[in-house]
Amino acid sequence: MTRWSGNTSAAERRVTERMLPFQKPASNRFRSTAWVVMPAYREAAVIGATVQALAPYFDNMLVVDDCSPDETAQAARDAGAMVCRHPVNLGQGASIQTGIELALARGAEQIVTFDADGQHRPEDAVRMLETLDAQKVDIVLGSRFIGLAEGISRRRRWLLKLAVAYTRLTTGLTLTDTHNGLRVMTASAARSLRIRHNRMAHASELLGQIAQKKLRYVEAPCTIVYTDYSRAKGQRMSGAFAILWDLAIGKLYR
Ligand SMILES: Nc1nc2c(ncn2[C@@H]2O[C@H](COP(=O)(O)OP(=O)(O)OP(=O)(O)O)[C@@H](O)[C@H]2O)c(=O)[nH]1
Ligand SMILES: [Mg+2]
Repeated sequence: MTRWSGNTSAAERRVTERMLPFQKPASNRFRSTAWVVMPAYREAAVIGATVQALAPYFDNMLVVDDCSPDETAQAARDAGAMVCRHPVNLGQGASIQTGIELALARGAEQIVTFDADGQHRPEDAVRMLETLDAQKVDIVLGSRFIGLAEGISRRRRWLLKLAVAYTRLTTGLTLTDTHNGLRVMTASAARSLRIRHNRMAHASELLGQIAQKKLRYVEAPCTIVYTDYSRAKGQRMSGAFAILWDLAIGKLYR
């Protein structure tokens, strides 16, 4: 049964109720061609479950462990993922870039970026791959605001809406969710992107490149589940200012 958060609007509930019966994908013809890239830092408690949930749908799961001090790498390997480890902590953006380059070198035809912390649903990734193919676009961006943000706090929602406004202002892209870790792209789109922001600002940077390179994109509904675990380690307000600072410095030195 779906549990709605207090902050979920009636419109969002209606969209999601329509979407729920279709959540289970019939098949996954992208099983061996798509690579799932998961940036991970200190996710030993949940990475095993995240990988196991993906395993029925994907052959190629690549965890980029960013020099976690815990057992993230071992837990991912035990669950059946390939693991690449940075010798020092470089941040989520750098880890995604590493993962994409590795996957492309191994012949990936599509790339899925997927958070390691268990907040995404593998079924959404499969449906987004279908959308990528059916709509002949370069990239499909997951949106929790046309999908479902289960258990999201008021503060997090506000912060994300601010990010949407910032992206509209700086890139002209009209999106509903700009900091969602779930994305699906073709190999050629992945090859054309270069993430240089090493920390959380990479999401804004990526959208800037989509606009600049005129890549074809669509948003697709997805579910993000906020648990006590994710709320305890998720981004803080200070993260928003760090992102703006990173982007400002990046613009100065480009
Ligand atoms: N490689 C790497 N991954 C990171 C780092 N920091 C966070 N991550 C991963 O990036 C993903 C998203 O991180 P979160 O902190 O949950 O950020 P978020 O999902 O945007 O924020 P919430 O909505 O609050 O959950 C998770 O899989 C983390 O393990 C890092 O320094 N390096
Ligand atoms: Mg998260």
